[in-house]
Amino acid sequence: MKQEISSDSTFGAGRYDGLWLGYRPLAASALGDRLAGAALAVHVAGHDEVAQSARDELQRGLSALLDKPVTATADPDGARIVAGSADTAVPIPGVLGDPTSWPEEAFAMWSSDANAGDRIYLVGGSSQGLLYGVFALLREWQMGHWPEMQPALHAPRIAQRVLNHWDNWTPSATHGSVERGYAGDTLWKWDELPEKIDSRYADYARACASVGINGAVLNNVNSQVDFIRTENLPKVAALAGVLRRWGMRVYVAVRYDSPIVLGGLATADPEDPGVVEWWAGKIDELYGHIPDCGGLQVKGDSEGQPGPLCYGRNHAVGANMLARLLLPYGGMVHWRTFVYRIPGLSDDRLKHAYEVFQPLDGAFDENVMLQTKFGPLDFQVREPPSPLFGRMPRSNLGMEVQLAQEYTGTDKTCCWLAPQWREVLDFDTQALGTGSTIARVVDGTLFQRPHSLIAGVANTGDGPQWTGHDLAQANWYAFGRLAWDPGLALDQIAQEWTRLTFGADPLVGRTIPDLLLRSRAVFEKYTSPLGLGLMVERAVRRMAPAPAAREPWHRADTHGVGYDRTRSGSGFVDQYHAAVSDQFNDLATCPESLLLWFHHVPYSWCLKSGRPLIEALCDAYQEGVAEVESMVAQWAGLAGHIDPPRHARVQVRFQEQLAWARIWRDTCTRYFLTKA
Ligand code: GCW
Repeated sequence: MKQEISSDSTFGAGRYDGLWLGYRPLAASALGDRLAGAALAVHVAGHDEVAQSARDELQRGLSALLDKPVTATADPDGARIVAGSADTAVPIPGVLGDPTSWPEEAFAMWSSDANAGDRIYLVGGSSQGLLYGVFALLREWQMGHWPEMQPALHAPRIAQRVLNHWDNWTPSATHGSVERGYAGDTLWKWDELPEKIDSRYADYARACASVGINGAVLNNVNSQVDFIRTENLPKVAALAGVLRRWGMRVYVAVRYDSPIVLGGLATADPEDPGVVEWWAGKIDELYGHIPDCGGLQVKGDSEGQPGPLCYGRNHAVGANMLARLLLPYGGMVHWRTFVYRIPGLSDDRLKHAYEVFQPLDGAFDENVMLQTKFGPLDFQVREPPSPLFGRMPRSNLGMEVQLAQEYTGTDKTCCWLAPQWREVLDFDTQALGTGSTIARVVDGTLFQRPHSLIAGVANTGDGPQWTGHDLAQANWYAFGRLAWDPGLALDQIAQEWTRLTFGADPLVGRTIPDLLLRSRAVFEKYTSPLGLGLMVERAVRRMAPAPAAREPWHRADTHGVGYDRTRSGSGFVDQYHAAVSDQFNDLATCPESLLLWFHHVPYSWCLKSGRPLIEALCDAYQEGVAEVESMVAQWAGLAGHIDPPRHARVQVRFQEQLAWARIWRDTCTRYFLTKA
């Protein structure tokens, strides 16, 4: 029996934004005509719920693009678009090999020539691959492309592509706030679940599936222990049921002392048999509700969260206990490496994660994933990449990035983070010689690891635009696209998002990608140029500059600025492989974008441009503001090309951004000039 999915997936009928899934009618064009001719009927084989989502999406998307209803037929011979998964009757060209041996998430599409009926074929390695193929086909059409006659296989490089929701579970079980969330409260209405399923859950999952995101940790890593109480698991299961139809698995963040708080035990020591038994029971219960649960996430011994160190055990012992219990269910442990200020560590916080975790390389079970922030500090606009990526060859290292703009201007700022993620992914750790990029560590190929993960701290909330700032939707989109293929060109991603979101207006298609592509560099210039690092106030909102309060970080004095992390300083450089550490260690070869992360530099030091440091710093702040001014003007120029409410909303945000940029420039230049 056909499940009614489309009815609960209509993007809120105006209640909230349709993201990049608006499927605007294609303008009159050769491609549109060809599509209209070819798309008399679609056939999508397969009966499971993911195949049904694929069928619904193709029908819904195509009908909208052609602005006329398209029918689905059970007869492949009567269809012009023929789709299915590996076990369907679609004739597969020999070059693709046996589809039953493809990765499950892979897909291929190709077209017959016009004389042979102008058909399009789409085959997935499973229903999930088929679903991704449908979204890819709809995207290609909107980008003005027709599938090639030569089929190619598309498969994701990273297996677990997961959003992390720092969504709080409130004791009253109403829907709660989002930690570092700037887009409203949590999407998950725990007070209504499991009875009432908000239509937004399916739309969320559709949006994720459309860019290949296949998992979500539903709750905050600063976990509330109540989340996994027996009476709450049906709520989690109901949400998992919606996400499952779109190929997404849910993961659950747990507090390490749950056996004490929920189980009434005296300890949460991972080597205590009673503790192991308690977790065994809880995990069994969880999988009873959610048989395909992705696993558990743990923030241990960090920022007030308890962990194995509290009970005298190291992180490997702590993680492996859970991993062994999860193994029979196929579950993973996503164990975070975000730890610092543990007694006995060195003074430089950047060294801490390495000091705790690197000695444990090889000690973690196969189904433990060490989830590591991209940089050694905490999601700054620019950081050197975490040295752990190159130094744990016998562990699964997953990378964590932050879509939520905690340190990158919150919802007041256009800051497209894909360039940052790309830089980190492209960074060469030199672990096994040249070409040992972080992308190859994260996708598991460099060290031949069995599992791979990229995690993004979500920027979603229940506000009407999903992500606060309309343009921040592009961070969600880009995360999925880069997670699928870390090598994808940034301008392609920016153009796709713009076209799918705003349609085919040429001015919009030039302007918005340009704004996105330079936005991160602009934010960096007027907040922390030359690798200054952490400059933002400590307050929850994290908007204002606080150069004086952040002196322990950037170490400005009357002679110079920057944190000496060279061999004669904190020694942080030596956590990298020699080729990298030598480069960072030398003031002459250290990239200028990272200069002050590694060196205490005299204000009179001449940069490559020939300018002394103090001048370059002040110029950067000036230039940053000038660039925001030009962004404001560029956006203003789109009036009449974008729907007026959205244009006005973003205009207001750009004005706010400009006001903040001026505050940053004035505060920081005054501060540095006074110091110097
Ligand atoms: O950057 C810090 C944030 C905390 C966050 C922590 C973490 C969820 O300010 O809000 O806690 O990182 O990543 O665990």
